[in-house]
Amino acid sequence: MEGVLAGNPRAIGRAISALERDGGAPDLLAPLFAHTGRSRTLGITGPPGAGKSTLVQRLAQAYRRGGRRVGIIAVDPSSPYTGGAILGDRIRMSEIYTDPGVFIRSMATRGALGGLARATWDAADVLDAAGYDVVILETVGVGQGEVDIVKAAETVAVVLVPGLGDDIQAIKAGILEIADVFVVNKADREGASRAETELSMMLDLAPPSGWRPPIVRTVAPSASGVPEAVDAFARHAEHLRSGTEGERRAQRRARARLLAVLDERFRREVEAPSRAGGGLAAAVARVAARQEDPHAASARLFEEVVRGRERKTDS
Ligand SMILES: Nc1nc2c(ncn2[C@@H]2O[C@H](COP(=O)(O)OP(=O)(O)OP(=O)(O)O)[C@@H](O)[C@H]2O)c(=O)[nH]1
Ligand SMILES: [Mg+2]
Repeated sequence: MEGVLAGNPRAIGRAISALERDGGAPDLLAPLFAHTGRSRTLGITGPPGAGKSTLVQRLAQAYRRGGRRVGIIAVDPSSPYTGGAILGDRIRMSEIYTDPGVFIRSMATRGALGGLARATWDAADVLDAAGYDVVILETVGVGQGEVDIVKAAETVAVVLVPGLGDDIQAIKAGILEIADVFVVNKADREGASRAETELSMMLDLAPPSGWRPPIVRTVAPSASGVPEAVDAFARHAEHLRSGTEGERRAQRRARARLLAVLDERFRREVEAPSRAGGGLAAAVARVAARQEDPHAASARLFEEVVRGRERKTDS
């Protein structure tokens, strides 16, 4: 824990590996939690290949020039156990990879997606406690789980590319609704201004609120538009501070995190093979054989877990 607080990259890496395991590392996180709440979290999502990682690299460089330390967590659901995509990200981000003021980590999916969200937010806490001023989370916006992960960030940037009509996938996954800032990346390609117009028209239809997501055009490889993006994020942070929205988000984030931890905890309890009734495996067998319906089986498992707990506290 001292290593993490001192910002030692090896200690941070070890801590994140520990909490990536099923069930996490509650004892490790507990003493760090008092040191969190200082960093700013930025969620970056969008369709596959939109240029998120390139943009993250440029954003990191921009924050570094401002003297800020940057933690990057890339959630990589497509390569669960291999290092392929992780390595790809590392090569692409090579410029910032040697900078001690930048910490980059890929999270691999292990087990349930709920566990991944829990692990990602825990990792963000570790980086926060380690003194990183800006923590950037990158996920591909293709599934609800991935979207939920970035949704917990203070500011969410949705990265799109010209040819919005092709991004139906993104729209379906509900990522447009979570944007605090829109980034139209690959603005060097044809159709960037049309994409911006389409987005703007879509925003005109949305119910008015205190914040209209700005649209920023970028060309990530050359960092064109990146200062404008940084500026838009800063304005959003200011917006969060100025009213009740920041507090509302903090509550939403806390709720999502608590529920993720509870989910994981309960699942682990249920999966324990030592349960009196044989636990999950036995229930699965009964349901598969149609000896018990899934609702009744769940209710029984729930009872077993709760009673098992009570017995433990009694003795
Ligand atoms: N022309 C052009 N190419 C870009 C731009 N930004 C990124 N690219 C290229 O697009 C490809 C994908 O970039 P990434 O940054 O890996 O995209 P990503 O969204 O992180 O991709 P995934 O994480 O795999 O979903 C790379 O070949 C980049 O060089 C841009 O603004 N213009
Ligand atoms: Mg990427």
